[in-house]
Amino acid sequence: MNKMINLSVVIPCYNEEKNLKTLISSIKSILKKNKSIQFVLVNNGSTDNTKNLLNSIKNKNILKINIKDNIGYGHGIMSGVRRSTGKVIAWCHSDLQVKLKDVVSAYLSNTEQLTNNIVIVKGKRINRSLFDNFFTYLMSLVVNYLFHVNLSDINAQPKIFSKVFKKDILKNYPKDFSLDLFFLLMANKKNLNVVEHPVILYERKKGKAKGGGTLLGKIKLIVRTFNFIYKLKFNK
Ligand SMILES: Nc1nc2c(ncn2[C@@H]2O[C@H](COP(=O)(O)OP(=O)(O)OP(=O)(O)O)[C@@H](O)[C@H]2O)c(=O)[nH]1
Ligand SMILES: [Mg+2]
Repeated sequence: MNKMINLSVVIPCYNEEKNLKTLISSIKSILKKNKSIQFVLVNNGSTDNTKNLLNSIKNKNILKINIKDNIGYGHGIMSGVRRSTGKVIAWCHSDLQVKLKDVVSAYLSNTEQLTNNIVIVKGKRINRSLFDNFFTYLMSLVVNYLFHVNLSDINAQPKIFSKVFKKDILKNYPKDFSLDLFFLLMANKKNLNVVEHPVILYERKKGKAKGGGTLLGKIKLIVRTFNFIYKLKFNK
């Protein structure tokens, strides 16, 4: 593994066999231009062919991690974050809805402040429907009221941060989808500024949506988020 890694990009993959070919070719085209980036691909207990497809990749800038049984989204991401060696670390979904080149440009626009642990960078999804934006706004409103913070578009990808902040989030992180909220609350607690980088959110073209894109997904997301908020506020 290359020693001078400036940016590690963790990509958790859960049953994404249909998206991996495109994902890997975009990783390779980024690596052709930039050898100081590391990609950490996590097979998060997939039951399809994701594991074998990841195993077949041989590249010194691609680290592969295999989790046998799926425990949750947060667990998959943080297993990759733990093993990342970059000065700055990012995570981003593997469903190709956010382009990896946007992750790299979000990093390049804020390299110094990220490396010095002054800011965290998060995506801000542009071009979403009015309904999706309204739902996200309501979720943020409740979170902001309960935690006295000022967050927006909590689940937008990517999330980017320094290796110093990595140590803070490695303690007591949630193993499920609340990881993105936890991350932003921790950044607030550590007085890090939040830089929002605009990203285009593309439609999922292949594979099954498992997240907040559908109505059922949104309801599940609300239940999970409130569960997490309840634990955080009342079960300390
Ligand atoms: N659901 C789920 N996704 C995981 C897990 N681990 C990694 N992922 C990845 O996290 C991303 C979740 O994205 P999606 O399931 O598409 O959800 P979403 O982007 O919130 O919403 P839609 O795509 O619009 O439904 C995918 O790239 C998954 O492969 C996991 O344990 N559960
Ligand atoms: Mg998605």
